Amino acid sequence: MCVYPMSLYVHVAMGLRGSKQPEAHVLLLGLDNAGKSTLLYKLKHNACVSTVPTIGFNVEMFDARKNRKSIALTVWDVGGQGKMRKHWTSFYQDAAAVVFVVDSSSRGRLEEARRELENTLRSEQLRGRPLVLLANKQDVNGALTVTEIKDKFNLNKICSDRDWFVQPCSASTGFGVEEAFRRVVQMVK
Ligand code: G3D
Ligand code: MG
Repeated sequence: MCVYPMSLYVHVAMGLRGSKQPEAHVLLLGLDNAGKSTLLYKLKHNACVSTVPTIGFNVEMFDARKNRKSIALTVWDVGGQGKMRKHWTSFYQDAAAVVFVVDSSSRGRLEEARRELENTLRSEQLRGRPLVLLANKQDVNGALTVTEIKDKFNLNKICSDRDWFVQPCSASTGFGVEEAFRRVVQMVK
């Protein structure tokens, strides 16, 4: 198990950058196998890397433009296995936005995903933070549609106090991935 104290996270982030450029931290959450790490590396390297279940976290930095200014996004991909989920809260402080990745092809785990998202959004530290829900694995035949996911997750109700958006995507093919990133950039305050 590799869960590091918060101070190390801060040093990692500062060590990677250390400039005065505005920064925002984005949390990539979701159940194990949802496609979080595949998505992170597709975004970073436009490559489909083979992943292993994330024990601990992966972190990458991205330069983006928002209102003609540059902004540095630090994206934290936190392991989604059951025993890792209790550590998600260690990442909530300073998170400017939550990206919650759902495996749209896994109908059997949808309720588990919904429950974890609801728990996450209940956190005081994440109050009012925007949510981008990624309906991933749209390349799989029979994947749930955005409308089905919105309904099953009751997003209108659980996101009544925050901006939110559901983006269909495939981390494997790249479909919708850049658009998702643009949405996140638009939505961070
Ligand atoms: P996680 O980081 O959320 O735990 P991973 O998930 O990124 O490790 O991905 C888990 C598995 O789902 C991987 O397959 C990965 O290739 C696959 N996957 C991720 N995104 C997509 C997608 O959009 N479409 C499809 N079809 N598969 C996807 P393996 O076989 O390596 O376990
Ligand atoms: Mg992972």
